[in-house]
Amino acid sequence: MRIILVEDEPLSLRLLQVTLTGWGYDVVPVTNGVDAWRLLEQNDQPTLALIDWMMPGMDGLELCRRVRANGREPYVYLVLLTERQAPGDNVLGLKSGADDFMTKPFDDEELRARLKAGERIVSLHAELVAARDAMRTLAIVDPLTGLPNRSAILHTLTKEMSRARREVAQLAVAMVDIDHFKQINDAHGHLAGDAVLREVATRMQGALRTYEAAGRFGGEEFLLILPACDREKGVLVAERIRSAVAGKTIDIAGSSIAVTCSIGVAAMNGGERVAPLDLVSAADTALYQAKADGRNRVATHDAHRATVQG
Ligand code: GH3
Ligand code: MG
Ligand code: MG
Ligand code: MG
Repeated sequence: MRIILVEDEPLSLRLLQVTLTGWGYDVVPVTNGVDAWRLLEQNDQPTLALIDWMMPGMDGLELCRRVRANGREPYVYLVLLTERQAPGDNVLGLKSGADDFMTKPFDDEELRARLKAGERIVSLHAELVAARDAMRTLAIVDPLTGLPNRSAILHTLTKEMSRARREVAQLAVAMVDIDHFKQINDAHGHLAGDAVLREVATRMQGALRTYEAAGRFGGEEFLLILPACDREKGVLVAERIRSAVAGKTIDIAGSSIAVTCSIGVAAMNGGERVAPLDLVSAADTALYQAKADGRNRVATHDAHRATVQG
């Protein structure tokens, strides 16, 4: 484990470095607070620090304060070393953000035990952060396709629509639904069906530009967000997606599966006030139209008229 050792006194620094190295630590020796702060600010910082209180320039207290104010992850466990023993010093040290302190001269074994306690805190914190990040990912990513899930893509839609309104820009959405997907499941099994969903997601993403987004809206339905597209441009993008999906068969476990999809497109005009779900619902209506007209095609819809192409 890496530990940053901050001590302005060369002999103490050397002695402590030898001791810590003997205990198996990978020691990063630093002789002043400013250099230590520069190091601790970085991303791959050590997560354990042994810091002398009394140093010229930035002292140990100030260093602790800065590390805490910075609040970055992973958590850095700070142990202050002090020769001072005035009443209230300990309180001051802890208040500045130190997790623990040792008064010089100290017992080596006690220091070792306290550093071990620090390591436990650091690894507990790392586990918590990893668990929290995993939960965050689960909350927004569809585990099967890796695309944003329904709530994440609707969140993006809400943001993009308010931006389009603000900037008086165009925005189109497309609802994509795989044709006769139930038959694919029935003929090849659910695992093959899952693989088809993954491949369709990959093909769609490959056909979209970086500022366009696709999410899994539900079962075999995907929502696309197409900024800077009016209805006509939205249809062109949807057509590109449709042919990317239908262009060649999907080969799974020895079977060549022909997959097509139907797509409904709707758009808002710049500055227009439309609720996100109303736009989705218009795209849905267009999708039903595309299905009714024979599938494997793109249709559009707005409040006043519906047109079909394909
Ligand atoms: P249509 O052309 O009218 O859209 O017909 P369809 O068969 O695609 O539509 P339907 O709504 O009847 O069936 C959708 C099927 O999608 C039913 C459901 O079992 C399947 N499905 C939904 N989610 C998943 C999934 O995650 N994996 C697999 N393998 N199948 C799924
Ligand atoms: Mg000192
Ligand atoms: Mg469906
Ligand atoms: Mg379907």
